[in-house]
Amino acid sequence: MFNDLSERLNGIFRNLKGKGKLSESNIKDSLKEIRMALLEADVNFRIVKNFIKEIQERALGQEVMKSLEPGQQVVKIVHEQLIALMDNSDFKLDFHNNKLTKIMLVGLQGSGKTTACAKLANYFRKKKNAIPSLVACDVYRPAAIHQLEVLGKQLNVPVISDTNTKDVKKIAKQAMDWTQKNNSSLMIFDTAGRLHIDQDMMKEIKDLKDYVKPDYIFFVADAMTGQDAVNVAKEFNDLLAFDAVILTKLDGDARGGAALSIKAVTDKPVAFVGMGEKISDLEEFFPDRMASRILGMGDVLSLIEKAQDAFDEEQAEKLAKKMKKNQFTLSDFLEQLQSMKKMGPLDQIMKMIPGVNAKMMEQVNFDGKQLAHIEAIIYSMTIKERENPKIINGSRRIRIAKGSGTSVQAVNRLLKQFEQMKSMMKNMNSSKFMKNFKMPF
Ligand SMILES: Nc1nc2c(ncn2[C@@H]2O[C@H](COP(=O)(O)OP(=O)(O)O)[C@@H](O)[C@H]2O)c(=O)[nH]1
Ligand SMILES: [Mg+2]
Repeated sequence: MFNDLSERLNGIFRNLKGKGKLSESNIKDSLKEIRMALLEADVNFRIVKNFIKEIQERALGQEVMKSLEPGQQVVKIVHEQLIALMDNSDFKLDFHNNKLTKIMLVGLQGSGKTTACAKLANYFRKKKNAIPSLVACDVYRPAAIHQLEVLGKQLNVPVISDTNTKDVKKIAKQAMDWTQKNNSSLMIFDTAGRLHIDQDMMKEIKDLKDYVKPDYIFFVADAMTGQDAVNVAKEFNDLLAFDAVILTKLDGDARGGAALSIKAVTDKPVAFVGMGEKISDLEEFFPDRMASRILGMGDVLSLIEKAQDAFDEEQAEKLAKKMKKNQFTLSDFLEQLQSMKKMGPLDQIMKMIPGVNAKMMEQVNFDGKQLAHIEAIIYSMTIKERENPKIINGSRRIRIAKGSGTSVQAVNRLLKQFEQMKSMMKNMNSSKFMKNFKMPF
């Protein structure tokens, strides 16, 4: 996500930070480069103009010129202005399980509405104990209803649909009648989208809105389509006055234009982002974290949340106790690796770590292969060996190397690193631990 923009900005800042004292022309040159980088990332040109103007005012003022580390100071200003650009602090989704909340999703075809319906149902059930139901109001393509039904089944969430009518209000009525009789605290309405804005479609959605009176309308935008998404958002907003945006496909190589312009153009914030095709790939949107990611400062908070989601709390507690007593074994280690895998592809996780940039990723070549080797080695050990690696002598090492399709060197390396890790864990309570902690791959 936003790799090019991130790299460009980092290059500019590296240059600035290397300079020590900054002259007015240094700053102006850098601002020109930032301007180009943003335009190339497909950010709306009016937004870019304004953004640069604001940074220039601050950067050429006392704030930077007189500071001890002017380069650092410019980065700080850009960071703050990026956060302001994506600000969503005004938006709050008020959900309580004791009353019904209706959400309607709108947007062009292929933007990710139907997927987002399922993602939201899953999200609110997990985070707020919501009892969701899905309503299939995309009546033009039979495949669309089927798609929602498949997702509903996967989640075990009821889907209200009617393949015998093209009248979406009729379906909405059936759904609302159903909700009266059944227990549901969250209704999510999927709607039809066309490839382009189309008067008939807009009228149908407007009528449906007036009929359903949703508590929230989310505009679903495909981040890969950049400024097009922003222009379409504006038209939808003029007609429907939606509440917030769900920006999808941020896991791809979107350039950043949509994420950085949509708020300033429509005055509606991004509330959620889609980070993949899976139902669990929905995240709340935090402008400060996004700004940090763009500036290559990493995204530690999202990383921690992901870890918390993936690690079962009970398991984590058990592990902590074992570590304290120095009883951490290779079996525990294997369990940990598997939890890590649940967090998602390793390269995505790595990107959230501050200081890890695209170059480093390339050098390290995190394709998960190393992880697979480590797993294979541990799987080739007997339970006894995993619990007590000291018994792994030369001949056992040869057997394990053969069994795992690796080499004796690889087995040796893992065992050595594991011992190092264990001895570090002993000092868990000292602050040095965190500084020294390195995963052994
Ligand atoms: N990579 C990625 N793909 C997504 C995301 N959201 C949706 N998709 C995919 O985009 C395509 C269109 O999604 P769909 O929900 O059917 O869009 P709709 O026409 O607006 O209902 C599907 O293939 C989805 O799997 C996302 O956040 N990331
Ligand atoms: Mg759909």
